[in-house]
Amino acid sequence: MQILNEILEKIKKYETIIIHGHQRPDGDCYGAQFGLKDVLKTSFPNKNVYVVGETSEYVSFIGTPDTIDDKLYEGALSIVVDTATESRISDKRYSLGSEVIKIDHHIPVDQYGDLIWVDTTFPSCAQMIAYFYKTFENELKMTEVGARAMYTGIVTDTGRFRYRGVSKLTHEIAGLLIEKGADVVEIDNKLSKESIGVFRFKAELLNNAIFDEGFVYGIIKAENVEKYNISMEDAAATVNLFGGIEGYNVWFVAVEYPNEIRLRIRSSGLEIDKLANLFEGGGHKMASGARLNSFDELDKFVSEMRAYIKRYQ
Ligand SMILES: [Mn+2]
Repeated sequence: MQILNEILEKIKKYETIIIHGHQRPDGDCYGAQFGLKDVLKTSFPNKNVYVVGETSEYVSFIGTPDTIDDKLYEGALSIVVDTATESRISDKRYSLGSEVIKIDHHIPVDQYGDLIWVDTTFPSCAQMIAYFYKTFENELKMTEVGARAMYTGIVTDTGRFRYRGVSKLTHEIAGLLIEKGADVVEIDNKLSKESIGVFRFKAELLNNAIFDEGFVYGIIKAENVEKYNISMEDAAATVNLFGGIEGYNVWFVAVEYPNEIRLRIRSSGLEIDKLANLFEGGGHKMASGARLNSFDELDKFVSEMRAYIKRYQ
C-alpha cells in the first residue's frame, strides 16, 4: 500500500516523533501507541520517540506515557492512533508538531492530519501497527515489549479474537507477535485478573439489568463505582457481560461520569453506529459510544433505541 510507504518516509525524515492516542485509552490504544514506539525506537535508535496522553491502569503493564515539554514539539512529527474524532485526542499538543499522521480503524469522523491511514477492515489499531511493521520487516525491528503491547491491543479490541473483522491476517499477525516474544498466557492473566470489588459490582449490575424491546442495558451510577472501589474502565468494560442473551441482540451500559453519561453500545446484528451518531457518538457498526448530558436524557435514548430497532430489525 502506497500510504504505508509515505508514512515510513515521513517517519524517516523526523528526529522527534510523538505518539498520541484517545482520551480514556483502552488496550488497543495503548497497544498501538507503545507498539509503534517500540518499533520506531528499536529500528531508529537515534530518534526521540515518545508516547503521551492519559494513563490506563487496566493495561499499565504495557507501558507508561512520557511527560514531555512543549518545546519537544518544535519540528516534531505527531502520530495519532486509534482516534476517529479530533476532539477525543488525548493531549491537544499534537497540533504543535510540524506534521500530523492519523492511523485508525474506526469509521472516520474527523479526517484530521497531513497523512491519513484509515482502514476499517482492521479489527484493531494495534494490528495496523503490526501490519506496518510486517510490511517493512526487512527494515524495521521490534522487541518483546512492542510484541506484548500489540498482542494485547489485538486481543482486547477483538474480545479475544471473537469479533467481526478477525481474519486470517489477524491470526498471522498474532502469530508474528508471539514469535517476537508476546507471552499469550502472561497477557491473558494480566487482562483477566479482577478484584473482589469488580466481581461484586458485576453481580449487582447483572442482577439489575433492564430488559426492553429487543435490547438490554445496565445503569452504572458513580456512587456504585465508588461503593465497590473500582475504576471507571472496569465499570465501562462490563458492557460485554450483556452480550449473548437470547432475543436481545443489542445491549449497552450507561456510565455516569462527572459531567456526562457515556453510553457503550454493542450489537450482534443490527448496525448501531447511526443511532450513536444521533447522540454525539459513533465508532464501529457493532460497537459504538455515545453521550448524554445526564440520566434525565436516558428515557429519550431508550425510546430512540426502541424505534430504531423496530425500524431496522
Ligand atoms: Mn481500537
